[in-house]
Amino acid sequence: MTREDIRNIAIIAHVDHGKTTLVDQLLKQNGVFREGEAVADRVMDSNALERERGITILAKNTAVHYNGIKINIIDTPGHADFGGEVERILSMVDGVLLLVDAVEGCMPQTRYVLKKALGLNKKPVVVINKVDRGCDHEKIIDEVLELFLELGANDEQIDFKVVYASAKLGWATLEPGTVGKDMRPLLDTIVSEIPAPEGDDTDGLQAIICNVDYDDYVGRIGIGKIVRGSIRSGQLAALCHTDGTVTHEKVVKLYQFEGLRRVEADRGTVGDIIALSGIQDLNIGETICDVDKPDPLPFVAIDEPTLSMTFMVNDSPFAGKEGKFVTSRHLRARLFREVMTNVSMRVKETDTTEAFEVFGRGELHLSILIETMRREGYEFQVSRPRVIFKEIDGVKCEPIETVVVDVPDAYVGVVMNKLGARKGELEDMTPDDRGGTRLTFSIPARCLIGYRGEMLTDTRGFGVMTNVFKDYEPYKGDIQERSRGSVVAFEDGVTTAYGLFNAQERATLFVGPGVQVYGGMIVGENSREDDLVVNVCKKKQLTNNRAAGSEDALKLVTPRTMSLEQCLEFIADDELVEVTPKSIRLRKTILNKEQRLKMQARLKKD
Ligand SMILES: Nc1nc2c(ncn2[C@@H]2O[C@H](COP(=O)(O)OP(=O)(O)OP(=O)(O)O)[C@@H](O)[C@H]2O)c(=O)[nH]1
Ligand SMILES: [Mg+2]
Repeated sequence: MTREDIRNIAIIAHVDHGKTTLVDQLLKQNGVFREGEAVADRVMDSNALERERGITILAKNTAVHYNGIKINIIDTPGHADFGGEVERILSMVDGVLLLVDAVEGCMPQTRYVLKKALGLNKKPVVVINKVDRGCDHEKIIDEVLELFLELGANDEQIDFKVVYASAKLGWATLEPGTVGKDMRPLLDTIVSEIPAPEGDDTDGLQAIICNVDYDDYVGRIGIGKIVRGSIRSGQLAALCHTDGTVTHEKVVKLYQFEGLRRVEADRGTVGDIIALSGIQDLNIGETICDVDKPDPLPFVAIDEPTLSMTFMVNDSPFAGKEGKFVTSRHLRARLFREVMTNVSMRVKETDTTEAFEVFGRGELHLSILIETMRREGYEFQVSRPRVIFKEIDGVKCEPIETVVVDVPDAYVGVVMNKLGARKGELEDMTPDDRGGTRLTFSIPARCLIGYRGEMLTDTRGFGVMTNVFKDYEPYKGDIQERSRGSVVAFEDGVTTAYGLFNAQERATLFVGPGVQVYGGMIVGENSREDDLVVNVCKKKQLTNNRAAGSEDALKLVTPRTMSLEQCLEFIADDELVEVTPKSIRLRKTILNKEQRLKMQARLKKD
């Protein structure tokens, strides 16, 4: 049967092109919010980190009704590191809205998500968004068309419809250059262009689970689409696990999406996107079937992680003072729980029980996990991110990224030089209409680690950089590592103005006076290549005729505060970031100076 009363779509785009804002408008104009109700902007970005950072991290479902048709909508993250979220939810939909920012045009992640959608044979509708900021529609449509051709779209896909929209102002139009009234032209296009879901509703049940959520009251919730047959709340079902085993489970409750809520439903059938609770052992990629006909569906293979980091139990002198969950058992359980829902992340045990290897799709992918765990009360240490090498046909290969940097012309030189030194190869250079230039490089992922901060400094914050995984290519050779060493505290104690004052001439400090430190903790960046051990807790010898207050006269430079991402980019191979709910500290892995020097000497010899 064909479900003419349903359309299932995902909204995909590069980061910040306005996906979540568009969903806001669809919900608003659909009367999802009561008259006069105050609604936050980007209401779908519901978790705390999403709101703080203004980005979407997790894909989320919603639904609106239009002319008797239910449109299930999935908002997806645009940041490349969360591409795994997009890949797997595409299994739930029949078509996609590809949003393209009218001013920015097609960006690396536009290409990535479109490639995935076309590969899975999803019908696209192109939405040129932010046209309120101006739009050279011919140029942008050319650009989009070129991208479709390059990605090998079939005839039907190339015949895409275009809608022009201002998600922010709440209108869409089919005529470029005109201003619309509301979102109806977009909804009409969705209904006419996106195929209605089809399937056999009389055969045995097949529901594919594409997302997992958690609710304090009902526990684990699986979200997926019914591909065949139908499901009832309370029924017994066969759960086909990805390893081929089958277990029998009870579907305690069934839900459908309505606006921002999950509403209980008795039944769901072919084409419905449903949520279900009651099965605690439910994972992404599994199929739910009738007990007498277990028949698992294949699940899309998701791109492999490219970066790894060691997570370990905190063994610094301050261990256990600030966290709620500090043991290796806590750490292990939390990490293995993460990979059940975070599909593109992996965890591996190491030869010690104190440390785990965590694999992700990028620095942000891993740092969001670190930040989330820290807020939950975990305390642990992490190593510097490393790229994952692969042996392909006997050749050592490494992940290569495509990087796009938009910079004002004055900074083109410095960006080219720096990326060149990091083994970046310039692939394209085009002027934009805003007095800037767009530089496209292909560069080994490992050479990009730590560059973002440098780029922002070099371009005085005007540069905008995005990167996305391109491919594995043969190893490009060694590069020079960090050119500056660390300033290391000499002993345990509390920092003093006097001790810091002596250090600041030679270094940039990360701490001010009155901070508890331990020997081996990193308190700054040296201006030279080697590490500098400094007694930052040193007190000035008091003589009889000098008062203790004279320390106040020392002028200290404001210390540099480092975000978690900056810390991860800063550390070298023999250093760690110590993360607790209250603090983020940097340290040498070996705290004792003699032992550290001996180790360094040994490594040099090898
Ligand atoms: N001028 C203008 N700004 C817009 C429009 N749509 C979105 N924005 C702005 O663009 C920014 C990003 O919007 P989001 O909706 O968060 O973008 P997103 O695509 O969901 O971003 P990610 O989920 O992080 O990939 C916000 O500051 C919006 O206010 C538009 O039509 N016109
Ligand atoms: Mg968003």
